[in-house]
Amino acid sequence: MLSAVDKPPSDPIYTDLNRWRLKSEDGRQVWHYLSEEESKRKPQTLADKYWLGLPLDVPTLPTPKTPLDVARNGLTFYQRLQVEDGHFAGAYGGPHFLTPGYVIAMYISGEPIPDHMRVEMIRFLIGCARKDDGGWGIHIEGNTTVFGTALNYVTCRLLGLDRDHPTMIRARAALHKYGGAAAIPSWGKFWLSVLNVYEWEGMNPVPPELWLLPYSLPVHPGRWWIHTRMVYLPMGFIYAQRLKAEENDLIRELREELYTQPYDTINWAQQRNNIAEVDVYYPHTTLLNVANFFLNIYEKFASKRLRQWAVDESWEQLKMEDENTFYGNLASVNKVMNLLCTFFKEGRHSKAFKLHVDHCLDYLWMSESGMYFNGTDGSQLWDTVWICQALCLTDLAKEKPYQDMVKRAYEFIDSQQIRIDPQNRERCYRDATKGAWPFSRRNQGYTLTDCTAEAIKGIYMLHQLDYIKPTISNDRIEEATDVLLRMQNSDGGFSTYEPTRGPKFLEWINPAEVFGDIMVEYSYPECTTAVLLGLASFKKHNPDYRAEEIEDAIDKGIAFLKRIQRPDGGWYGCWAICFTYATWFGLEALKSVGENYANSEHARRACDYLASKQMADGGWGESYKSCELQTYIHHTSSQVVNTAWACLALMAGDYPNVEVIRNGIRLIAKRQKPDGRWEQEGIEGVFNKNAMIAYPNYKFSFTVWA
Ligand code: LAN
Repeated sequence: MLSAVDKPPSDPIYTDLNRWRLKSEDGRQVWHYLSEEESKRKPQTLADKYWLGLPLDVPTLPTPKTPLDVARNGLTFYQRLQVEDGHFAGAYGGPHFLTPGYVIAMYISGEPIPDHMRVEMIRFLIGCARKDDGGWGIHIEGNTTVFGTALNYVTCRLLGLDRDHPTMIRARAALHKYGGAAAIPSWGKFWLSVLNVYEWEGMNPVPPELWLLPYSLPVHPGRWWIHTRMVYLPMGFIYAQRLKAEENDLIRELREELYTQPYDTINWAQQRNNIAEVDVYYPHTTLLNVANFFLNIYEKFASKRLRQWAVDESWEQLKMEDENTFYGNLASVNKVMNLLCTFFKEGRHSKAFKLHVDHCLDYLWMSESGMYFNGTDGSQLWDTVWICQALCLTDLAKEKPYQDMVKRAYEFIDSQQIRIDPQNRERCYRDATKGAWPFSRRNQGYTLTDCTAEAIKGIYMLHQLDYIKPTISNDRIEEATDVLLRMQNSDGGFSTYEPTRGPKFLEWINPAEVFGDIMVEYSYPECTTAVLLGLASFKKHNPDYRAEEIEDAIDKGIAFLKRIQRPDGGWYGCWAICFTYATWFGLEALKSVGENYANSEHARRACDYLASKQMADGGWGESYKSCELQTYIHHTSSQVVNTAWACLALMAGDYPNVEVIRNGIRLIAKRQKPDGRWEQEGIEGVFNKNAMIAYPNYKFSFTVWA
């Protein structure tokens, strides 16, 4: 193993950044490390260089005189980041529990991680260990947790870092300070158990038998939020069989390093509910504790035949998920868990396992600070649709220099509509997807309400441009509209991937400790607004197609949004940070039905709320703590992305005190660099209340739009 890595991150042991290339084909984005020769033959694109943090040889732009000049300069810079298949690529990191899943799964299956990737993951992990105490949080900006520290400690060791490396020494101290790995939350208990450095007995049961229950029961996994369903599926498959890695020297060493007492003396049953205080976001409820009590008894007496049946059913479900996503899978967590199940069931040399290994590359992102596992296989469609809307609404799409970019982006959107339904759709509890747009790329295959709606909106805007040949037919947009109309919840709102299927009380058995609101789909203000605007724009162009139903859906949606507006005027954002984001959506929805500051109490409250959060420098800045605490918390400094959302929101609401908006725009202009770019500031996105995720393209799309 590499001993030279116990040197600082700048050490030449790491790869040559000049040799990395991002290849993107039909939405699939993969970083390649070229040989020196190949590298000479194929120069890096500006997009490669940008994401690798390398110097760009780009001109200083004329000093902007108007806000539109600022937008133009921003676009002139951003334009260069469009990749070969027409989309806008980008990093999608942030959570600290994804790379460990990949590394642990590869280690257990004996599948080597190529050296150029392995050392770059080491660079990344060393670089983001916390400066204060040497641990890792649940995400890159969070304080140290046992979840982050134990998993990333193990990851570094599996990647080849020595136990006496300074980073390991500090991390171990931080880990032990919080009680050692015995106090890791349940998802961590899973990863450590399958690696054989924790005992299965120390984990509350994950019974796959749930899949055998009748669907009519509310606890059936088919009714859960799709991500929770798809994570507990492989977890149950592995747990039920207590599968684990073979013991070896490294595993024995880890057992020594991770705990505050000798491994053999740990009372495992007592660790099931031992979760470090710094980790807990959503504590176990009494109902969950009672359920676990009975499940633990069940584990002792479980019938072998029933268990086998449940394991077989899980495998069937797993395979359908793999095949319906062409082995790309829903997202980062089930990607690597399914890989591991496939290893245990079919072995390292099976075709399916090889496909899994290959598609992990879609998630691996290379950056100046090293390599890490993204939250999804990218945000291709989402980011491309946003910049298209910004281009159209600013009329910059009409200007010659941007036309080629717009054309290519349109072709990309065209190519990424999902044109088929999942196979064995009902058998695997999936809804129809034909006509929908996904978040990343077509072959991932999952409908998203807001991605579909934003795509519809964007496409109609693009169709207004005389140089765009409208290759997306009306029939196809009608299909997308059909998808949306099927997805409204009974409360009038819209959720993410599916309409809500299960009761809210399922949240009482949310076992994950570190996430809030994960058990079922909820109606979200962002998704609801997106769909309403998508439907409204559809109706404008197709006034006769399902007109009444659309109007009805819009009425119900608006009523929902008004109902969930907070008394102080804001909306809580579930998918980005935080109130500035969702309140922008809220005000856009009101605007679409003619409500603004002058004529609507809702719009007035929302505008006054946002205006009251403006900072002294004219900008807005929201801390990720807003999401955790569900109340507005100022960032230490203003942020261009929050500022852009707040300005867009106030403009949508026709806020009369224009000076407030002007000051925000001035701040965005002031932060722009002479070459047109904006620098990266704080993390932008969130999921499940407690996990932050990066949307680095937002600093371009929303600033330009504002
Ligand atoms: C995403 C990314 C995109 C995001 C938007 C489209 C922006 C949003 O408007 C709807 C929700 C959605 C699709 C979303 C849901 C949860 C995701 C998939 C993520 C935040 C990216 C990563 C996250 C996923 C759950 C990470 C894996 C972790 C688990 C808890 C399973």
